[in-house]
Amino acid sequence: MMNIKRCKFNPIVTCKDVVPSSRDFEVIGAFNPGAALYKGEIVLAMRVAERFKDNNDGHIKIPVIDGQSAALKTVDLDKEDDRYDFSDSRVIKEKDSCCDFVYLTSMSHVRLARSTDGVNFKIEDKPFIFPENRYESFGIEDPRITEIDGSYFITYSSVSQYGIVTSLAVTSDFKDYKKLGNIFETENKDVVIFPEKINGRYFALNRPVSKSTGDPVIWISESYDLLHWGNHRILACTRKGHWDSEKIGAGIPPVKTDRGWLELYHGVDDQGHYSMGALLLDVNCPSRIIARSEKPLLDPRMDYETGGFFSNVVFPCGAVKKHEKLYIYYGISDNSIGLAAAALEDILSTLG
Ligand code: MAN
Repeated sequence: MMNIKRCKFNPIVTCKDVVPSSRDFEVIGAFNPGAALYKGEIVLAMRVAERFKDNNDGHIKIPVIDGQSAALKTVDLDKEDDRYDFSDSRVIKEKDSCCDFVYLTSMSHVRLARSTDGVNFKIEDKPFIFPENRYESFGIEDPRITEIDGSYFITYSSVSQYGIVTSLAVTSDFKDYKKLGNIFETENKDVVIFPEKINGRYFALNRPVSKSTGDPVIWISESYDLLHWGNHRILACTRKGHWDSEKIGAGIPPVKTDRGWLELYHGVDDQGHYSMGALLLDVNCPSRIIARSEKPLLDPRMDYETGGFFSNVVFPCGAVKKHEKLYIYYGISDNSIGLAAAALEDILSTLG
């Protein structure tokens, strides 16, 4: 068994640490953070999920952004309304609809947190990126950060009535940012960009979802400018009977090692449990898999991981490499943030 150590202060960030973005909101999750090293500090771009505070009179009030004006609107649903299914804590379904959901129960934005020791984070009071357009009206989620030549590219899922797309933003100082548009259209999420060009092209892992047949699996795509992506190919599939049998998606942006690109990804098993494992990809040809975890490197087993808003989830989105050690920041059960650390060599030794 490999030596991956959870931080004894886990969860290192919880809802209680985060100031709501408005007086009417409460924070119900701070999770799935992208991570970067910036000027000697560790910066997390966290997904902060919020909902209206007064939700107790048999009604549920859902925050939604108007795609035209960017104003906050409220959708009010009666919990007795039997057209809807309220049983999933994350989403509201319409019983007669073939769609996965009609609304989310909360709205997410991206918030920054900074730390010098990697464990104690100072969380900004205000959102960094807030939903504002028609693709983002149900919220923006699961940011991942890739540094390329001093620019920090942030991919995130934009959720709306039109589905889930992946958008790109860039910052050079974690103060201001520029949105660069949608780089993968619906439905595609879990997009991580490699930190350098390989044979003259950028690469990204992504996770389209087919409506007709097949499990959600990891694809690899190429680009000359980070904005236009093509040559889409399947990289890795689900494995029946394994810990990653139902769906898989990229986790952290790939890390270059002397044996190849290390990708830590999430896999879902037939119990709906989310665990983390590794893929090792050819350094010159990242569409070629060299090795893959037989067993998860991290699975939900601590009390704080088996409970939570949507239980039994460990969901890595960012990692920072320091002195040949990888500090992995992962979302815990759509609720809080955990840290786990391992020597790169230890992780690689599990991969044959
Ligand atoms: C899934 C979960 C939720 C998320 C929605 C939309 O249901 O990952 O947390 O809000 O998808 O992306």
